[in-house]
Amino acid sequence: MQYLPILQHPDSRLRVKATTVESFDEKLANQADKMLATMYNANGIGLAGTQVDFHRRLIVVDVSESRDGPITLVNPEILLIGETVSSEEGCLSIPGVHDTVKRSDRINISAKSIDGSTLEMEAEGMLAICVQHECDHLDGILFIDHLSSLKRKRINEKLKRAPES
Ligand code: K1U
Ligand code: ZN
Repeated sequence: MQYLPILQHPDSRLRVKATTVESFDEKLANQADKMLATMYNANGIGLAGTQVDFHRRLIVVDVSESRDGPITLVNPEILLIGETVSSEEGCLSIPGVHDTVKRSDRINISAKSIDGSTLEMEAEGMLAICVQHECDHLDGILFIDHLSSLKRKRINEKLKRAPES
């Protein structure tokens, strides 16, 4: 399996808003397989199409410890139903940067499976956080956008000085 290159901040393609998937074909299934392989290879718990220069609304997630619980969501929509919690996030498109982000600890997800069937699920904890992070990517939003402008400025300055350190 060939891994997909992951776009790195500040690449402007990370700011593109992904469009709705209309065709549930073999090409889409292959793209999801490649994204899962790329996510596992990078030791990530999620990956959005946007991060691999695929600007359709497709995300993959696996928050299981055993790394055998892949979830593929097409055209995901989320409804925040939980309490706001602060948790540490990282991003495969911003290596070496971690910070605390406030998000809902419980969400309802409406999406399509890779075969186009309807999928409804409730998620909590790390899965809920990760799906929100990935859905942000589909809208061109990075987790650092949720930080104060001062923190973001410091992160961007650090990345300019020594990317990936
Ligand atoms: O979308 C991505 O860039 C993947 C990202 C997902 C994510 C991590 C943490 C919180 C929300 C979403 C990663 O997988 S970063 C690497 C990672 O495995 C990780 C980092 C911090 C906490 C847990 C996992
Ligand atoms: Zn990310």
